[in-house]
Amino acid sequence: MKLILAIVNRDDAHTVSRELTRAGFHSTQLSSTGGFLRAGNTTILAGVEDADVQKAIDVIKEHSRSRTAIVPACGEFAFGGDITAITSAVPTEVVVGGATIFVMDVDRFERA
Ligand code: 2BA
Repeated sequence: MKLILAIVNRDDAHTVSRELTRAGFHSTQLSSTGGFLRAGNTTILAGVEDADVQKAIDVIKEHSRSRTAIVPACGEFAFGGDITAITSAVPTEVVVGGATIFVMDVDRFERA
């Protein structure tokens, strides 16, 4: 068995979970926050049989759209030894998602 951990945009989370359920997968949604944008996203956990991993990933990918976000460009500069963060007035565009997916081995799975 594998554990799929997928970080998806909050706006896609409901659809991704619904479609995983429709395809016969069990999943759990956790509210999460990206370390870079500090914006809310959703982490979906799904325990799946090895043979079904690709099928679950296909469902997640199909329903996760990529989006662009505008962030202030930030650089660090040294003045006389002190490091100072300076935020530029020129914003930078980053592409977020569709989904960031990790697949991990599961040593043991039990439902009590
Ligand atoms: P955030 O950390 O908020 O990152 C949002 C987007 O900002 C990223 O999209 C990427 O395009 C950009 N970005 C992130 N860190 C950056 C950096 N140090 N320099 C420049 N640009 C950067 P995605 O790569 O699609 O990631 C979407 C979300 O997935 C991330 O939100 C984070 O919550 C998660 N994630 C991505 N890679 C991860 C990893 N290696 N480990 C854990 N979580 C990850």
